[in-house]
Amino acid sequence: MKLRNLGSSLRELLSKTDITNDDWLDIEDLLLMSDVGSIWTKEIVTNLKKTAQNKSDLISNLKEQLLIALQSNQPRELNLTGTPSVIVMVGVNGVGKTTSMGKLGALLIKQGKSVLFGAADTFRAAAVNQITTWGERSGIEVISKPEGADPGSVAHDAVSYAKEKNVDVVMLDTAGRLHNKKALMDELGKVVKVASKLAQVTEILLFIDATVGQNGLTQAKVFAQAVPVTGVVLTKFDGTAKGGIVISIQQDLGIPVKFVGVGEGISDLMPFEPSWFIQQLLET
Ligand SMILES: Nc1nc2c(ncn2[C@@H]2O[C@H](COP(=O)(O)OP(=O)(O)OP(=O)(O)O)[C@@H](O)[C@H]2O)c(=O)[nH]1
Ligand SMILES: [Mg+2]
Repeated sequence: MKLRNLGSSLRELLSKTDITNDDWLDIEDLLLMSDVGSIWTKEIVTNLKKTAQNKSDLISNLKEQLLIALQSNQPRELNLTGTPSVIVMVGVNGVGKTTSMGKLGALLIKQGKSVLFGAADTFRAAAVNQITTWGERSGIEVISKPEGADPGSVAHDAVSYAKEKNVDVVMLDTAGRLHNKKALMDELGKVVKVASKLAQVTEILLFIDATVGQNGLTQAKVFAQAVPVTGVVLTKFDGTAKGGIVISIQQDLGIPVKFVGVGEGISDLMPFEPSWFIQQLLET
């Protein structure tokens, strides 16, 4: 079975008039492959089997169940109540933090906010260039320090400058880090602490690559232990039917998905909308 045909395979199986035991196993496999997780997959399949007995529409039933699984009592809108509001980007290497910060900055500018970028990824010199390029696209100023500088001091300078200039939102990029590297996770805690002393850190966004699979849940757990994560951004959801991991993250950790990345362009970041997400999951 091809992963890229996941949604269409599911729809095909669920449209059959006689679903065999083998078909049910395939349905289960497909849900597992989309990273819905074993607990939800079992529950969903049990429910689907009941629905099948009543000869009701299985595809609608699956959509309804996924919608329930994705419910969150936390707001998906960004909390921008600080003066300034500080938003910190966190996540493992290469998930799309810097790119998404560029996109999100552009979105906030469009909404009439003033934005400042803090390049608290001091690990690579290229990270500053990358965020500067994104800043230029939307006219956003960047506070940075030379490679190897303390990320906490960048956070300090950026937030202080934002306060001085009455900027609405400070966005802090951080270096990608593996969640099992304790010293690096502690460093993240420090960046948040420094910023919190000066202003309100209203959002800590955790970036999860849609293609990462079940490891996304492990990443979320460890990052959420290190810093109070307020939202998840699911990146690289373009061209994959995986991404079901956000269901487990929301259910297990109570962290809402706030945005979804669907490409490399400046407008390829959208507020997370559960019914759209499910549609995509089943269309691919
Ligand atoms: N297709 C696609 N590519 C994306 C998306 N978001 C980011 N990328 C690409 O993923 C790659 C890594 O993105 P970065 O923003 O540099 O990732 P990062 O998390 O900042 O990486 P580090 O700072 O090295 O940890 C780049 O080539 C981006 O263009 C997305 O939603 N879809
Ligand atoms: Mg980066």
